[in-house]
Amino acid sequence: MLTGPFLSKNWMASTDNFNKADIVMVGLPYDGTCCSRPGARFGPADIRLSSIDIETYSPVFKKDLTDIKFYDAGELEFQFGNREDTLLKIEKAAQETFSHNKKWLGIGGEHLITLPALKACYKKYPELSVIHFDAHADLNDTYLNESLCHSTVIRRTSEFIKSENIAQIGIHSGTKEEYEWIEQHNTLVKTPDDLLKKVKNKPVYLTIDLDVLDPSVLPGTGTPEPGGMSFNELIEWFITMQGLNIVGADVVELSPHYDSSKVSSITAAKVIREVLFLIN
Ligand SMILES: [Mn+2]
Repeated sequence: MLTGPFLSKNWMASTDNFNKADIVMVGLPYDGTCCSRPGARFGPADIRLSSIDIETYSPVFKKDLTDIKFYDAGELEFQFGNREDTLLKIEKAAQETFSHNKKWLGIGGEHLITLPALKACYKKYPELSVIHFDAHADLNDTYLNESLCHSTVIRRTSEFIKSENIAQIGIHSGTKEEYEWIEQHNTLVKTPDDLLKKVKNKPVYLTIDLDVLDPSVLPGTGTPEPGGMSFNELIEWFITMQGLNIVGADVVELSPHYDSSKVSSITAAKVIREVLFLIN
């Protein structure tokens, strides 16, 4: 079993047997480095509630959640305001998950939660590659003098995973310096062929910032960025990624209170359902 403490665990159709599970879902309710519009800490709980509003069956993957074995561990509980403690707890939980040869599925939370999970994943899989869906490049070296925050997460990742093993998809916002970095390191992927060239035959960690979806699709997020993908475009990428060896994943940055219609939360739940089939 994982060492907690954990809060509620009630994602639809999850098994209550950790030992038999292939995938471990962990809620990571942290938004300590959000600058202007906090609230991603409420993401995991709202996604769980919203999961009951969608079907367990995916017409895309022609599978039902009851056909796969995933364990919802609930939410990690963090010491309020303590970033270092938060990152350590996430890394430890991810490490435990990988040590049991299970796949990690983190539910954010802000994007910084990806970094400790990636570190744990990289320890287990040194050949690891990363697929990063986001509106934003997240390649700042520092942001508001912080080197460890949601907007530096992929830059920090590039310090232990070679840039040739990082594939960024959907990026349409960044500073001049970030775009120069992308150009120099060739991390932006535009076609399915380019993606497969980069990551095929390697273990993959998939991180999805939900703001890669256009704000008209998902307004409930901390840093909405017009010009994003449609839901179906994201699913097309998932279809491309079928058959890849995805060993860990996360879905981050739902900030449910910015969308009182709750459509964003339901959309996030549906993305996660498809990710479950993709990584299974
Ligand atoms: Mn983003």
